[in-house]
Amino acid sequence: MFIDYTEIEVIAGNGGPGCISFRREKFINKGGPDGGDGGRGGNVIFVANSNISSLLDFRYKKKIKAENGRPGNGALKTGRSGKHVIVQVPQGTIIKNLEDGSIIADLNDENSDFLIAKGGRGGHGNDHFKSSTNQTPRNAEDGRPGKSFRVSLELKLLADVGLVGLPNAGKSTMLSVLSDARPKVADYPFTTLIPNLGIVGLRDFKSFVMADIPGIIEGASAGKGLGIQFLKHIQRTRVIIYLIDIFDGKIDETIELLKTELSNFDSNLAKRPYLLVLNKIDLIEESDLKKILKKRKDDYITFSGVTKAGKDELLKRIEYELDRQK
Ligand SMILES: Nc1nc2c(ncn2[C@@H]2O[C@H](COP(=O)(O)OP(=O)(O)OP(=O)(O)O)[C@@H](O)[C@H]2O)c(=O)[nH]1
Ligand SMILES: [Mg+2]
Repeated sequence: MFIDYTEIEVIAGNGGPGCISFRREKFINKGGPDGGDGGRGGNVIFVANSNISSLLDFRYKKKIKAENGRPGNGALKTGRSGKHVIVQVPQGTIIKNLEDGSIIADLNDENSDFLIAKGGRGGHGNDHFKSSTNQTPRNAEDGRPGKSFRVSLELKLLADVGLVGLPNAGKSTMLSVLSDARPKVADYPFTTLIPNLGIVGLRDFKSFVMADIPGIIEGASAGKGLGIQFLKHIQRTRVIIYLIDIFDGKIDETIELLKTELSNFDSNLAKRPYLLVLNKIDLIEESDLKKILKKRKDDYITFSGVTKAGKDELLKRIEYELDRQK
């Protein structure tokens, strides 16, 4: 489990000021007051959307402001209300007030919405202030300010895509190239000791969560190496990526070994959709790579964590697999 977290400021619209105005009609010298009320300020409303999977959108959206109400007008016309702002957040987002730490909303249900910050009421126009003793009030009210405060957004994430490979295959490097995560990368096996998760952004504000787990070796399911208890972190993933070093020498056997260890842990994992990726292609001659690919009956995506070759293709294929399962 991994928490995606961000802090933003929400600002509801201010109410518009009331209007000071007097009736002007033919043949009537001194008309009474007819200043209308100001419009209401817009609200800030959050809506849960299951098509959004992370808070990535909010990285550059730190302030959310609804429109102010417009001033009132003569002839008792109320000013136009400010437009509400509807903010789409991932389903499962918890919104907390940062001033007192209280939970404002827990948007668990699809399409549930919540009024987070209420717009200010419009001010009364001068018509409101006429009385038996004052037939020509020359005062009107200002609008009330909209509510504004800082909130935190918190989302518990499960991984959508799991990276599986032998130690040193380049899993952590791949995660760091594709996502905002910065896991430790080093030239020795078992660099990764606990799973890392990162959010990978796609086009159209889509994103998914990728899990990088420690390397798996033969017998891992029986406790060798780091064991595979951490596989529980990818038990609920929707796509598995088998990542193989291009210099592995026994590509097919390695895939088999990884699949066997996974299914020993949980037979459902072996049935999960997967992609095969050959990594570190920056280190191999084009002609040698072609020879290796030619020998394979399965479909391989080639990738380099150094030159980022194959990155677009890989993301496209992952997106396709994720969409297919929706
Ligand atoms: N040339 C080259 N080196 C790579 C590439 N990807 C990873 N490496 C190197 O391979 C070594 C292992 O990379 P990691 O990303 O730590 O591998 P890992 O699969 O996470 O390893 P463990 O966590 O130990 O299982 C590091 O020295 C990386 O710099 C690549 O595409 N090209
Ligand atoms: Mg690693």
